[in-house]
Amino acid sequence: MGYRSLAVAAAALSFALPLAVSAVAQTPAHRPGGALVSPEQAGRPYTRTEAMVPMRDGVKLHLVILRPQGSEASGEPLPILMTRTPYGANGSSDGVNRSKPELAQSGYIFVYGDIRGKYGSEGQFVMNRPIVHTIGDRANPKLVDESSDTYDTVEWMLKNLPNNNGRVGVLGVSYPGFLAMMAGIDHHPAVKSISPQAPMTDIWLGDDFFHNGAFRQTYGYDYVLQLERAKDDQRVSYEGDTYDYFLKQGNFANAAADAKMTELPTAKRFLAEPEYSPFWKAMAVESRLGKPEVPTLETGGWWDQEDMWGTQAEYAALRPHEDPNDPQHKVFLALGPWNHGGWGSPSNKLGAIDFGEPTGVEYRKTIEAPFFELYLKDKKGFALEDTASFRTGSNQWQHYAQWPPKAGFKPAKLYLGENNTLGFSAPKASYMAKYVSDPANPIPYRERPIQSTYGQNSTWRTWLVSDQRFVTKRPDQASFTSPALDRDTTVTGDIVADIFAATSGSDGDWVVKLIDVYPDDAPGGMGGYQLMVVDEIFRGRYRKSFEKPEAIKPGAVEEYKWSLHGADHTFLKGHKMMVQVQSTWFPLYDRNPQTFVPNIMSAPLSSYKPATITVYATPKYPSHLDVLRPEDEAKASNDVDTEQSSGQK
Ligand code: PG9
Repeated sequence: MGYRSLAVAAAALSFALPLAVSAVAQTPAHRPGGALVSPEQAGRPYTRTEAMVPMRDGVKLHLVILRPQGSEASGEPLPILMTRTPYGANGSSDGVNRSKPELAQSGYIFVYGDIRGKYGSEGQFVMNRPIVHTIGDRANPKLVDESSDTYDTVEWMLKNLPNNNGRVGVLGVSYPGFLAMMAGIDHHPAVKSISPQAPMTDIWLGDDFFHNGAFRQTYGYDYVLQLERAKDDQRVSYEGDTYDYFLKQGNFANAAADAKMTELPTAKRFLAEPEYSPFWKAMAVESRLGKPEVPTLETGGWWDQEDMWGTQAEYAALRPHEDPNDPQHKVFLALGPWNHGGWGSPSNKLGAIDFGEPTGVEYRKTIEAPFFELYLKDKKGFALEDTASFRTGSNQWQHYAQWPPKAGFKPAKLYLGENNTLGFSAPKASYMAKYVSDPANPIPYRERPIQSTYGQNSTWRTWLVSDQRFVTKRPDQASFTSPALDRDTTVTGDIVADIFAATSGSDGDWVVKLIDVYPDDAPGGMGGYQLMVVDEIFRGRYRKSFEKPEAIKPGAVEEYKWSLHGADHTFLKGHKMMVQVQSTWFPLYDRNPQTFVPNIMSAPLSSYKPATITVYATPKYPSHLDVLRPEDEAKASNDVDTEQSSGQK
């Protein structure tokens, strides 16, 4: 049984436009003169027009323009708020009153643009098109990238959209988040603020396609088929369990051949360059960032299943270069209890987890809308000093002068301990936990059946908050658990795994998760729930260099250190903290054969072998997580540098 593809509903909305500036669509929704947009949308009425806008190399890009009804006649000067997208400007522009009610009510000229090669735009699509021009030098008309396309679009809009106030804001989520960041690199002087939200920033290190070298097989497969087969989206759907499908294929080369995708540009690179090659590095954005060129609001979720890395990486790259006294060159950060783009949801919940308030609505009202209102309309009300973080567990917003926070926090180590215990004291005895990892029976990353990424009834969007008990009961992992906490215990900041381990194989993957174990009598049906707070994978062959993979010496103890991403979480009194280590996370991540081969994508099936894994918790090899703790909590607790309390399995 193979995959089949579906054209998404948005694709049905696409149509070819005449190649003329200010062309208007022919469908009832796009009548000449600017038809009223979707009458079902309550709120301020907007009218809609379209345009084909010439770039410096002659390629024309398609725009959808929404403006408050009557604003042209009244002469009301309005800022422009733009989103550029590979997903279809027509579909994306549907619903400004629903998705941005405060901004829509206030009044903006909303613009949605198809990027090169997608939907209504001419030219060639290039996945996460690298920056090619030299910053500050726009002389060469042949050098085009998303930054130059944004620049040319802004230039055109200032001249062609009546009543604009000369200021442009750019925002977007995910791929459009990456495009929002591009608007802030060698920016047009009229770009006055940007908000990259869950931006893809480095798709090899930590965003969509690889994490620390481990290949995100199902995501790479589905997304490349979706974007690179046609001008419009071709969503992938599979009726069976993708776990079975990818296990049967053996390796990604076989799966790619089965899907006839081996000649698609990004799939070709997956197959030929699985290491951190110049191709992947050229796409990475953070190395291009220095001083924030314009006020920048980075937004991201604690449980982003796609682009967890981007928000935190862009903030970290920009923040050291800002001038704290210059609000025109400032980066802000908002982190909340969201999945990918989850701040657009009106819900109190993500999966089974209830945060007690609609955090996305609060973010939009108190942070996002005031941010644009300040920088595009000079309206007061934006009060963020630097970072807003929704602390999960205790469910409260925190404001910090920087991320990770400094004042009031101190570094601490959460140690794996004897008899699978966990605590803030270094191990005094030697303890090793062992398990056998078998590529023939890999651990599913979410409960089976596992639907294709965006297939029907897919649980993809909430898998990072799913209950981990189905993993904890397996023998091919090691879990280290604290006693039930006698007080609330908060961990904050960038959580880093520092694990000492050995394998009987010559390659291997390491997955570390920090888990909040709810007490059996937790209310709301949450008794015993195991919630991942942070988690991440590391592919062992890259422990010395991401560019040059190296075999692991069987049996040798090696140190593996990598970020599990930011968290701001309180383990409530009565809960337990758990650290779980495992070596497979399938089929999201392709299987590591556990025998070193030059290229895992085409690993011979005979190279996939069980391996015995040893995780060390000894004074010499003290595996631990690096965290920050609030100073007052750390002081009040007696859990540091004391004997481990009684072991819990
Ligand atoms: N996560 C998607 C993506 C962004 C960039 C590259 C590849 C995938 C997205 O949601 O747009």
